[in-house]
Amino acid sequence: MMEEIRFFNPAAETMSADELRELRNTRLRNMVRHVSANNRFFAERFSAAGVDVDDFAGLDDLAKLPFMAKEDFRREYPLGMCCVDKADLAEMHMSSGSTGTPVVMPYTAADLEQWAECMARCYAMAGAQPYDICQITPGLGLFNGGFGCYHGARKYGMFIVPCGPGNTVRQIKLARDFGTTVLTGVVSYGVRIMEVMEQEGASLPDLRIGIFGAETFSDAMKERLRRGFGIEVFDIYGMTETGGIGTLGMDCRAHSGIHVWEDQYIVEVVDPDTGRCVADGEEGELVVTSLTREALPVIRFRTGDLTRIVSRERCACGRTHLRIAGITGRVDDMLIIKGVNFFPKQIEQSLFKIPGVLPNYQIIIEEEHGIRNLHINVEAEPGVTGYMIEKQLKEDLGFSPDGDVYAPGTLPRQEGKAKRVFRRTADGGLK
Ligand code: DLL
Repeated sequence: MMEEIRFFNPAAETMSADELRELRNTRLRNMVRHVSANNRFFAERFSAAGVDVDDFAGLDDLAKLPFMAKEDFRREYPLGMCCVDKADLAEMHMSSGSTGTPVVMPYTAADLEQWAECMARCYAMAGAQPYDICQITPGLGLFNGGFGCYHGARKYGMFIVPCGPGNTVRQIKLARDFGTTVLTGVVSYGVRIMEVMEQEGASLPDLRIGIFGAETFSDAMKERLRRGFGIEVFDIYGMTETGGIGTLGMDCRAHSGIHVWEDQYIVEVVDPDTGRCVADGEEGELVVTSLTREALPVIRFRTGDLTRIVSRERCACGRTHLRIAGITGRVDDMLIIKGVNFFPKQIEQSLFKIPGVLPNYQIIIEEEHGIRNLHINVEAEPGVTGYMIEKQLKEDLGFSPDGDVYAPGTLPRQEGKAKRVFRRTADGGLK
């Protein structure tokens, strides 16, 4: 029997802490020189922060570097922060986010290789093998999700079924006809496939591995996907600004945190208000520095995502790269209702404790005479009542939003990332 592959790049993934530190130190020094020599945005930012690039020591000087934020990408649209000649670009991806102003990420051929390497490591980490059949359901277009899965699967040598999202009945038929074993997707699209499978009475007996991300991903949701498909579920992380899906890593089969590819990126967790690093284990905003990208490497990029460092020790899987917790939410996602602070993920976790509640819900913020209230719409099987929702949330969050139960399949669905949080407008609509 062929030996199972567990690492795509064992030397890099299991490197000792000392080796890793030395490599990161050298790469960081080179990166600071690269961006300041090739783009005025970085040169000006460093000089304004008093950073002498020639004197920059590496990891010990990391905190001297100024932060970057999403606004910088928007202000410098389309290629203002690009550090290579346009002639050297090979591809681009873009996210528009909720404000509609695009964030553009250009790639050189080497950047595409780097992305493919990160994704190939994720596939191997999930237990996929080059003979596997990989169905890609995130959009293959400006969104980075589909192409990232594609570049990585090519590098790893799998047979690719490049569906993109939508046409779910055909999606399931293709998965059955071609014997899909690895399914990749945005979390809510995974849920959609599961729902349609149930309606159609279909099953996917060959499917073993589900790789999902891009959205709030509670443990309860992971459990639903695990049970619904009968597969092992992985939480994959990445974003347009760091080079896309999988660039920041994924959980391994020990499922004890997301391994960040530390030879490729430096992550820090900072207090969102002060920008100072918090202790390991404490929650804060993730800040990312690219160590190997060419076209547009981020330097101390404030991701807006909240997480904590789970462990820097070697994992049971053998990888030495540190682990962060699954993303709790975004700094600007926190809701404050009646003096209680919480994240949408906590509502999801609480709702799923009620048997019969289905994974499609809306969190609606209503404001009347300056008082904020919360309303939850959720799909559920017959027998689940609004009172049950109110009671469960009261128990978990300490206050009672109004709850309305909808029949399965009746709340609206989106093709890309699901919108979960809405505001009630003056005319009673949702925004
Ligand atoms: O969502 C990349 C991706 C695609 C990741 C498919 C996983 C699967 P963006 O559209 O730029 O890129 O959005 C990035 O999505 O800052 C997080 O807030 C959120 N996000 C991404 N992965 C996760 C995850 C893609 N596993 C933004 N859990 C990030 C929670 C996630 N949130």
